[in-house]
Amino acid sequence: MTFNLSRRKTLLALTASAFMVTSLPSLAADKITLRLSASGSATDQRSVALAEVFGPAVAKFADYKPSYNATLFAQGTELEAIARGNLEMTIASAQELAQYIPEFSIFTAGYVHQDAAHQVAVFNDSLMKDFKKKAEKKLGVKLLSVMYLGRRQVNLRQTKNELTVRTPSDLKGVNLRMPGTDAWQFLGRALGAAPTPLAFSEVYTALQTGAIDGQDNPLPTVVDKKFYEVTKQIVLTSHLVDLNYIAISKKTFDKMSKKEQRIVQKAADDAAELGRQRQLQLESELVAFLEEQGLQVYEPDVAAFRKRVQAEYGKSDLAKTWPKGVLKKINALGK
Ligand code: KDO
Repeated sequence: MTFNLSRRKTLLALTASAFMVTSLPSLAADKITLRLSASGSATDQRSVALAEVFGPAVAKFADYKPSYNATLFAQGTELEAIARGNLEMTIASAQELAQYIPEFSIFTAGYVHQDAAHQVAVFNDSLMKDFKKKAEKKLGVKLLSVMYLGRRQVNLRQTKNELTVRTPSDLKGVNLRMPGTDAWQFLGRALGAAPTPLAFSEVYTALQTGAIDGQDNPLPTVVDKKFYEVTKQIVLTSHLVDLNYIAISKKTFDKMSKKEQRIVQKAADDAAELGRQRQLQLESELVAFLEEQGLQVYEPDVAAFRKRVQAEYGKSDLAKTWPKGVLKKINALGK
């Protein structure tokens, strides 16, 4: 049988493309897909560090596919998505974990973690073993590393003339947005405010329209999300040295070879370290930036806040779920 040239070309092209169609996906299929769902932005330092460090480090055997601004899964639903096998990775908060494993609320309590180094010491200490095991057993979620979000500060729409915050009683009746889980709402009440649950993605508009009086987040987040455009003051309560865990589906992790697992672990630790250093750097610079934007930034009576917050936690139901002796161990790892 003879073909004319153009027919032969077409056939060759078809065979070539058929080969590509069958061969390329199988190559790609050999790679593990690691979709990460985050509620933070792509410019958040945790996102940046993961994209710069984690993705490239695992690229030989895994496709790291992050999605930001809660576009893949809504804030607070990511752990369940991993548990159901619908997602591979997230940046989880202790508050979200506490919904399923109540004792995680110890890491959500105000004035417990002292700084970024303390968070790392706690995460790597043997006291975390049971917490990590429970997350694996109950949710199929492996906590790889701890990321530093920063010291949460109270950020309000009112000027200092309209509302000066010195002690928790000054926050009475203040409609303070907190993320939407019980542990977060408890923290808002412990600060003396009237907390309102709201998803992170809705905070800017709610501040702009006055649906809320304020929100709390670390300074790098206030800047990254441009909350300073719609607020007037920041009260440096530093009420929570906040963290997130780099979390991965245990099922996905278990499918990897031991070598790949080691690479994933190191990549997570390295990304967390880079993110931490950058976030700390930003925190040290941003008071000046925010003042330039016209915000009033000042310290309240932090001792009064600490006293009230610790007292509220001390007598709370949350504290009843904390394993015996763990708070003491956490404190001993601090300064
Ligand atoms: C927020 O919703 O205020 C919060 O800061 C809570 C954190 O635990 C974390 O989820 C964070 O949002 C997101 O990562 C976005 O920065």
